[in-house]
Amino acid sequence: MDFDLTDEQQLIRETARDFTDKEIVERSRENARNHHFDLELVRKLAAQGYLGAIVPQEYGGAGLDYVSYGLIVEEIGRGDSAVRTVVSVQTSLVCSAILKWGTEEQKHHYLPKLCSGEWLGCFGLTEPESGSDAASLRTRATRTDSGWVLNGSKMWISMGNHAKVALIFAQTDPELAHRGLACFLVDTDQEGFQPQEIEHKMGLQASDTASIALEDVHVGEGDMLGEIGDGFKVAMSALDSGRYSVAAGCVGICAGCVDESVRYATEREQFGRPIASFQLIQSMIADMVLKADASRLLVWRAGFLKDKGRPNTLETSIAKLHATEAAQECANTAIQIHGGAGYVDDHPVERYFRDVRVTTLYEGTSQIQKLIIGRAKTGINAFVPA
Ligand code: COS
Repeated sequence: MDFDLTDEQQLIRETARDFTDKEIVERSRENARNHHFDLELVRKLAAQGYLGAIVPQEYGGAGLDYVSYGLIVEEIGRGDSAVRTVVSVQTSLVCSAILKWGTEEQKHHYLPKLCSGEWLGCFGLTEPESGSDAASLRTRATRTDSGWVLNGSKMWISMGNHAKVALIFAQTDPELAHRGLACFLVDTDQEGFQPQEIEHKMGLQASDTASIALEDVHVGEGDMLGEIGDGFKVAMSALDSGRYSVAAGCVGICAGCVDESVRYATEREQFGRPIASFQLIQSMIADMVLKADASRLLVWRAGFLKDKGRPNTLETSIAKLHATEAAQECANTAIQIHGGAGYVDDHPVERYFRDVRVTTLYEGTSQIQKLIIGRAKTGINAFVPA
């Protein structure tokens, strides 16, 4: 693996850095304070090509490689995890699933609208009773003369209130367990699709999160990704991309914690000198640098494997596990360096601390990532006790 970024990748990174500083950082505190899902910013993300970076140009995307996508997501994650969530969900969970599993007709129908930001998409896998055990989901798909009808409920769905198209995972035959699942492309503009905003979150205040009731939601015969029974694989392969994106965003949080802490520690004086001159402060900064670099290299390795078309589920889980845990530790340490100033939202570290907490929970908890890694190394499945 070549650690030198190409000229194009360096330019992509610098452009994403500039965009983040000029467009995202400026708005992040007010959007969080006002719990504002910023659709104007979503349009700007789309105009930059950030809603479909990995989608080939023939379907309206930017046609970039995964390493470049990771660089963009890192920068946006440094700016604001709520904005990064829009990029991750739209690009990784929705577009990548359609790209991998969709027919040519589906790809030409959905991807240009998603990449241009005309439509937002959401990913309806999790349910009130089904989280880590994704295969146990209870939403039922029943055949009709013209297609399918869906009944059930979904939980913790990012962009569920704003999406025009929803990937809804549903069970067609409970006796088949995960082999009965199917992934439906649902038009959200129908009465039975009832999203409701989830309020009082710890962080990601500027992100849209919904619970969704599905009451006799109609889906046409052809509105399915893959075949009946492919649903679980559609979900897992989309999560291979989604977990990568979360990990890259967390590298951005680590990097932001380093930048903010260095800035604060070199300006803030105590005992007659900048606190950066104290060894205990430098120790904390060195710990954060180490976590940022290690996380970034793990993300790059996963991206490199994706770009080569090689298996990468294990390496993606390793990157996700390490980067999300590292970002939590960095956010905590960065507040320690800021002292009382880090306890209010004058500095981004306060928001990093609240926003990062969800990253070891969603798209597979740290415990799920450890079990994936453990199974790959031992050959023994520890998910379900024998
Ligand atoms: N890509 C494509 N297919 C995959 C895959 C992947 N990354 N991972 C697994 N599969 C396939 C397997 O090949 C297997 O196929 P067969 O039925 O043909 O044998 C099938 O899916 C079942 O896989 P597996 O045995 O790994 O499933 P388990 O039930 O043992 O474990 C876990 C699944 C726990 C790993 C899974 O349920 C999981 O990731 N849970 C967390 C869910 C999650 O992240 N939710 C957060 C959503 S927020 S958007």
